[in-house]
Amino acid sequence: MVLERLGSSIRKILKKVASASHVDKRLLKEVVKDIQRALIQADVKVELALKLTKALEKRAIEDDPPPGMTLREHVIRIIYDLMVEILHGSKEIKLEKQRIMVVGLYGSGKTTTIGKLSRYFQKKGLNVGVVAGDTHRPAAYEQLAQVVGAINVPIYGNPKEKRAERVVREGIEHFKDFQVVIIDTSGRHSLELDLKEEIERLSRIVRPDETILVLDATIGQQAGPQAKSFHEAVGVTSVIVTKLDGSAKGGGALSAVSETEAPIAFIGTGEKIDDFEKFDPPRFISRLLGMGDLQALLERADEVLDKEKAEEISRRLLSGKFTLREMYDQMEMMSKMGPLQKILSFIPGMPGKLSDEELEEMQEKLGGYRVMMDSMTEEELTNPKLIKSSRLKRIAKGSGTSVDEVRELLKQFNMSKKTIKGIVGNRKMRRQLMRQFKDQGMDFGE
Ligand SMILES: Nc1nc2c(ncn2[C@@H]2O[C@H](COP(=O)(O)OP(=O)(O)O)[C@@H](O)[C@H]2O)c(=O)[nH]1
Ligand SMILES: [Mg+2]
Repeated sequence: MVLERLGSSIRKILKKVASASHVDKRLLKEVVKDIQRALIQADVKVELALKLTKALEKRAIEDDPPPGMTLREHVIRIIYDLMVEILHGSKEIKLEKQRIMVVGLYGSGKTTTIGKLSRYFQKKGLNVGVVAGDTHRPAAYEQLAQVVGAINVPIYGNPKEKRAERVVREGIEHFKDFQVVIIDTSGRHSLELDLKEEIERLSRIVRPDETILVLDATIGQQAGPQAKSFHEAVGVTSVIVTKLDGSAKGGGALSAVSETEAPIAFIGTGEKIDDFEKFDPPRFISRLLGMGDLQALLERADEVLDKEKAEEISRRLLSGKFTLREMYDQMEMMSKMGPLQKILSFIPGMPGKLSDEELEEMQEKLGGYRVMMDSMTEEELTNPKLIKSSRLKRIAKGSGTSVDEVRELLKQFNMSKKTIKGIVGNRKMRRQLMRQFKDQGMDFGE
C-alpha cells in the first residue's frame, strides 16, 4: 500500500488517542510530537510539518468539540483533516477539447503516465493523440509508440528529428481535429538551463490548457525545489505523483505540491497502464489510515470506557459512598444510550430503559446539574447537607439559576441517596446487586 509507513505510524497515534483513558493536554502534546516525528520521517518538509502540527495543537486545545462529539473523536477528526490538508486539495482534469503538456525530470514517469492519461480520456469517450516531443533520448519515440500503441492511440513523431519545437508544431497541426492532444517532453537529471529553455519554448508553441508536472514519489524532499522550479519555468497547472506504490517517503512528493499552486490530479501506483487513479485526498487518507477500522476502534474504546466507568460507579455505590458526584455520574451513564444501559437499569430510581423523551429530559437536567455543581465547592459536593440559605443563594447566583432549581437538585439527591442506602445497607439486597453486576461481566477484583 502507498505510504505504508506514514499510514501505520499515524494509525498508531490515532489508536493511542482512541484508547487513552483521558484525553488531556498532556496527551495532546505527546500526540502532536508523535505526528511531527511521523511526518518528518515520511519526508514531509520540516517547516510544513511544524506548521501543521502547530495548527493541530491549537485547534485540539482551543476548539470545543462540536455537539455530540467527544473530545477523543474531535482530536481524531482534527488529525484526519490535517492529513488531508497536507495533500493540498485535488483537481479534476476536465473532459473537453484541450492540449496537455507533460513535463518532469528524466525517469519521473512522463511517458508511462501519458499512456495512463490517454487511456483515461479514451475510456471517457474522447479521442486522443500524443506527440513525441522528447527528441533528446534516442529511444523515446519507440517507447511512447509502444505505450500508446497498446491502446490504439495515435502518435505523431519523428525519431530522426532533433528539434523538439519542430516535432511539436507539426504534431499539434496533425492532431488539430482531435479532442485531446498530449505532448511528451524531454527530461534531464535536474532542471538544467537547456531543459528549462526548451520547455519554455515548447510551452509558447503549445499554449497548453494544462501543464502537468510528473513527480516521482521516491525522490522525497527533493520534490519541493523541483516542483518550484518547474512551476517558475512553465506555470504548472496540475501534478501527477508517480510510483506511490513503492515509496515509503511519498510524503515528500505529496507535500511538495504546496510549492506550486497546482493540486494533484492523479497518482500512479504501478507500471501498468491501469495503475492509475484520480486523486481524492479524503479517500486517500481514509484508506491510508484505515478509517473503517478506526471507526470500529473508537466505538470499542467508548464501550470499554463506559464499562470501566460503570464498574467504578458500581463499586462506589456498593461502598456506600454517595455524593452529588456519584449521582451525577450515575445519571450521566444512564443518559448515554449504549450497550451498558441495561447494566445500570436496576439502579434505584432509574427507569429500566429510557425513551427518547426521557433521555432528552435527563440530558437537559444533567446540563443544569453540571452548571450548578460547577458553582459548588469541593466540600459542598461531597457533603451537600452543608448547602443551606446563604450557600444556596451563592450557588444559584454563580450558576445563573434560581434557588428553587438548586433545591430541586438537592431534593433529587436526597431521594437517590435514601434508596441507595436502603439497598446497600440491606445484606440480602446488596448480595443480589453484586451478583447482577457480576452477571453483567463486571470485574470487582475480588
Ligand atoms: N512502480 C511504478 N513504476 C512507474 C510508475 N510510473 C512509471 N514507472 C516506471 O518508471 C520508469 C520511468 O518511466 P518513464 O515513463 O520512462 O519516465 P520518463 O523518463 O519521465 O518518461 C519506468 O520503468 C516506468 O515503468 C508508477 O506509478 N509505479
Ligand atoms: Mg519519457
